[in-house]
Amino acid sequence: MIPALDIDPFCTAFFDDPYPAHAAMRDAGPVVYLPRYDIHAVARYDDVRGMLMDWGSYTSARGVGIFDFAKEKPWRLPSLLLEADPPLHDRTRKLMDKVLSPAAVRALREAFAIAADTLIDDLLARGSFDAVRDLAEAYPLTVFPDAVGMPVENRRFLLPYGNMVFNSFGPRNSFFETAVADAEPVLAWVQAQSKRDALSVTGFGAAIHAAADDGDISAAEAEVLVRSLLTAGVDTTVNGLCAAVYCLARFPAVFAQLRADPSLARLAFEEAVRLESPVQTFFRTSTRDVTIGEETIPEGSKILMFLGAANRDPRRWERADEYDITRRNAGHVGFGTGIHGCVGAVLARLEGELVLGALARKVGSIEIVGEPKRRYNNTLRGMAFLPVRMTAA
Ligand code: PQP
Repeated sequence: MIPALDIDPFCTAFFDDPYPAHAAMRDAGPVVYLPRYDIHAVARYDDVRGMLMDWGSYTSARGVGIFDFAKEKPWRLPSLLLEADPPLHDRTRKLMDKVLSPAAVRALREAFAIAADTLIDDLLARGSFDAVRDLAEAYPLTVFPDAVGMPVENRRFLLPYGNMVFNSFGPRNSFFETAVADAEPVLAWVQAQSKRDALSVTGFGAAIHAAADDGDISAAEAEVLVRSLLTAGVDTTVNGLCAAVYCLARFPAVFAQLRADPSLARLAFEEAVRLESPVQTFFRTSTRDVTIGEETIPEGSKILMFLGAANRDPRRWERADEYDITRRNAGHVGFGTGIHGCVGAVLARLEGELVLGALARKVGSIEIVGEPKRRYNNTLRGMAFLPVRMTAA
């Protein structure tokens, strides 16, 4: 018997405090059934990881959201990366691996470091500010579109667009409906930004379009891949940076540790990604009758993977709920793993390292000075408002 749990993972109460429900799902068994949505779910580390690794049994090509592309027409052109299996996936992934290669990302380091130092200096001069808008959003909205090769106008339009896509992996609830309405005015703009002519001749966007010249992909596919970059590159790192600042503000002793050794910046970011898991969930669809633990689940089942619950599974992590920037957190699934493991992780980690490094070197204290507000999203975990005061070191 697969345990059935009366949990709604797409509602305000869950988003406000998902941890009791995460524990209930992990403790109920390797796989649970959520009748409210007629879906299965895995929340233990080993089972989430196992599912991420087994792309043959758990397809992404029927969508990584709750809707099954085999039963319903996708609301947008499916992603050639996120919503694809081998061999199609591997062809586009190979290209994106090249575009976002460690060498390509390393070349951005200098410019990204200057942007981080400048931002933190400006924020120190202000003293009090909203760490979501003024820090976590401001930084990726500068450096990422620069790296893609986008013009400077309207970059904030990327936020409602990403917010809509990440909401669309969940059910058609009010979060999704609101996000669609908010994004409607920017849809044409995002589409236009994916075109070759809209992008500078250097940058990730141009590199993708250049692959079309080589015949690796078609010109139309290049646009869909640039769309992937524009969708994936901002809201994710915004919530990653937000998670890190929120952790450092809540745990001053840890911030003191980081200040004492700024070379911990990279680990401090990684640990925030483990603990807060900005990308909380993704779905897979079973391609055959599959066995999880002792239980058999039929072909064509939607199965929700709780990355955030896996990253706090006490079966895997000691003091799982603690923000410990010196722990060995390698193996967390905040960036996924397997063939769909985050291709942008090198970029995200660079951004995290440089912003947290600047905080470590320049800032003496970070204090939360008002009521933080959570941002509700069917996939992403983050804040809408985080009022802080920073003092210089
Ligand atoms: C988490 C690709 C990747 C990145 C797309 C797409 C959308 C989102 C993400 C999720 N993503 N990190 O549209 O191809």
